[in-house]
Amino acid sequence: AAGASGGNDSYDFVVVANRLPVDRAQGPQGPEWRQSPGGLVTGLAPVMKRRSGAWIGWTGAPDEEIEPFDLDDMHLVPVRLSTDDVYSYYEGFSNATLWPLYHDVIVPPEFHRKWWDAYVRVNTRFARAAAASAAPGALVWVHDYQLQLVPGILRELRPDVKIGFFNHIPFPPYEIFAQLPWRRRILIGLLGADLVGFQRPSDTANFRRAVRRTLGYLARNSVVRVPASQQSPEHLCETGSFPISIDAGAMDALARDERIRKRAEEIREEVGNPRTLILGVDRMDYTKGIRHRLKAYEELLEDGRLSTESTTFIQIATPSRERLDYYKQIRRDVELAVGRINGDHSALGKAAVHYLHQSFPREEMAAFYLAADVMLVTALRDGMNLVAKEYVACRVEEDGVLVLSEFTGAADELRQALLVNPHDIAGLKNAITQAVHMTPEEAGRRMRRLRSKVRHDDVLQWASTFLDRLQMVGEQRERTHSV
Ligand code: GDG
Repeated sequence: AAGASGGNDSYDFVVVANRLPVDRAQGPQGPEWRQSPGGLVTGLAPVMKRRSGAWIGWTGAPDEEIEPFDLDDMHLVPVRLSTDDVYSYYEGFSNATLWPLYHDVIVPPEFHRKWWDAYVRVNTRFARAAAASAAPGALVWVHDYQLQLVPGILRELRPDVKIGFFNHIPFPPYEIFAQLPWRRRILIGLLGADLVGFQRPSDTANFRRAVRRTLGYLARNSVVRVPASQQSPEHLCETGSFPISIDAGAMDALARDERIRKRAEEIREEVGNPRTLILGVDRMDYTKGIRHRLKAYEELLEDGRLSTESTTFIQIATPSRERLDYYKQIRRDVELAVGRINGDHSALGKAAVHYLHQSFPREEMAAFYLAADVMLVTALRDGMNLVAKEYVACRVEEDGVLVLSEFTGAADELRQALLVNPHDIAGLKNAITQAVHMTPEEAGRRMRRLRSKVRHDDVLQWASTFLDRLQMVGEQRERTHSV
């Protein structure tokens, strides 16, 4: 339970993330908070229960002043964002500067000094909230690109806590990162941590190279020696890759649930019982390669290599960041393509593409995964891509084919998928055709190996591996400094 320290409640495990893991819902007694179903909460919930845990984050609505509250063994500390913070820190610097920059500049990042000022201001607010909640020697785990300055600020405020940082999205090659006018400040912010984790070894290597080229700090093996500053003594920052995963057991259980299996059959019937049902599931984002996938599918219909007599394609594209120009643009592009493909190739009652710009409950998602013979994950760049892992976890009959972009973190692990370069439309068309015609024996062989991979490394494993490592490097630092 929480003890008092310096007038604040204090917790020995503190998570800092842009969003709190809750959504507002309508309960029997009026509005209430419900735990959101995200993977991060699932991975951290057991640790939250075992230790006394607090979670610091934004509620998702601007200009709200909400007192900390408790929900399902978690202490939640809302951080307020003003309307301008949402515009400049969240939509601006996080999603129109860092997001495109870190995803290989698929669209051009925008650099605005006002957005940077807001990023500094909001990161400082999060760091202060963490400093006020952490018990002496606590573990503090900071998440993702919106909060890269938090480790550095927090170390100055609270040199006693053990700070971990995990980046959910890629870390770009130096030549791209170097465009960022504030590159030094970002790296110094990250290096405030005792442990900085990435999805893939290549992200970790990019980070270490950026540190060497920008700051001249050397890494021995995986450890960067961070020199003393006016505010802090010298310390070591460990770097490494910790590929995130899903709650594979829960997904598997959903896929064995009779109601969901029945729903999967209904879905197939509702789309006309095709021989092959192809599926795509993504946030509506230009990094996900939805246009490339539609292009390949359209050409396959034109070439007569696929026919709407036997095949249909369901594309779920969940609404995302809808106020940003490039997100409006990708939505327009996708909808234009879907309209054209359906105009040219659908028949009455036989749509070529079923396009759903909606979000669905988890159970319905599982039913879609179960219903689909072929899953297309064609991201142009993706830190991990959990959809690929969820599809595999749902295939309890050990059938179904995953077509997976090489440019996802998941491709490092899911080697038995049909790996594709989504920019190579001819190659993508061949992979889709191969998936559609694959023998059950080959599909089964591949799926069994994919499933054993996903089952073995689930999200609980991921969280405990990261936190054990953080505990260890934090203790090493305590020993060195107490001499
Ligand atoms: C970032 C990184 C990294 C989607 N639509 C619905 C829905 N979803 C769920 C999926 C999946 C999650 O959202 C999306 O995760 P992804 O990993 O595919 O992609 P990002 O949102 O871009 O996530 C990514 C991840 O962080 C974790 O580190 O893997 O690379 O970009 O779980 O199932 N869930 C529900 N309804 C929907 O309509 N319930």
